[in-house]
Amino acid sequence: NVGKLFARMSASPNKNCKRLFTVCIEGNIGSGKTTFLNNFKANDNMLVLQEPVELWRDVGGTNLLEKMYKDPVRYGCLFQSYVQLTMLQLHTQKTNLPFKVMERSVYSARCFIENMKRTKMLEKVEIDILEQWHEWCIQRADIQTDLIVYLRTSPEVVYERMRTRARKEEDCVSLEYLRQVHDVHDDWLYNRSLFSVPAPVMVLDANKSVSEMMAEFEKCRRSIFENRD
Ligand code: TTP
Ligand code: MG
Repeated sequence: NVGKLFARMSASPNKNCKRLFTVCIEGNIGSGKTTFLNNFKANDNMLVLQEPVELWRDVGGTNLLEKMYKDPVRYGCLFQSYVQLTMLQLHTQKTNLPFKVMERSVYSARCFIENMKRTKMLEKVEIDILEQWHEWCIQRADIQTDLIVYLRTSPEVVYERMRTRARKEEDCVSLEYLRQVHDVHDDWLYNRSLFSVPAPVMVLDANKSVSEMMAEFEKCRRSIFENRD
């Protein structure tokens, strides 16, 4: 419950010595995470970490995202293992600022592993190893998260956005695939019937237009600040 969490934060005995407050922005491919996150850049007390996808497109000159979409059976496991590493690097990036806002997380990378499991894209041993890595990360690594913002969309809407955005690697991504990725996110953050949820979840209707989303963003920003200070 978001309210309870904020109550705990503001009950901190030393107001000048609060620990970092981390927010992860989650949602399907094309749900608007980068656009939403961009709005936070106006706040100079926030470290904004976005577009981890850029790291996956250039691994020492290799476009691993492209290889994964072209040959998921060969590259799916390698890709997911690199996603996990880069997400860990973002989680553990140090800052003296009081807030950190991230696009995605180690937690949501699990959604894609889950989907590869459901669709039997990878071998069982590959899934086993990715899941063991994931478990280790959430139990042992310093990836504490205070709030998840779930940009909830319909697969049809994100399909249109993805086509309009036309990221070249995503040429082959079907509506069916976006439905699968949506279902895993929804099972995790909305139905809460999948793996554990690490922080309170704020669900926003992200089918709205960019201008309508500004109001949602303002609500989100205000509640983060007001409830912490
Ligand atoms: P997203 O991480 O969803 O980023 P995005 O920029 O598409 O989202 P938004 O429009 O909301 O800003 O996906 C980036 C690409 O990486 C996408 O093609 C899906 C792929 N991907 C995986 O295949 N596995 C993963 O674990 C993750 C996190 C992404
Ligand atoms: Mg993005």
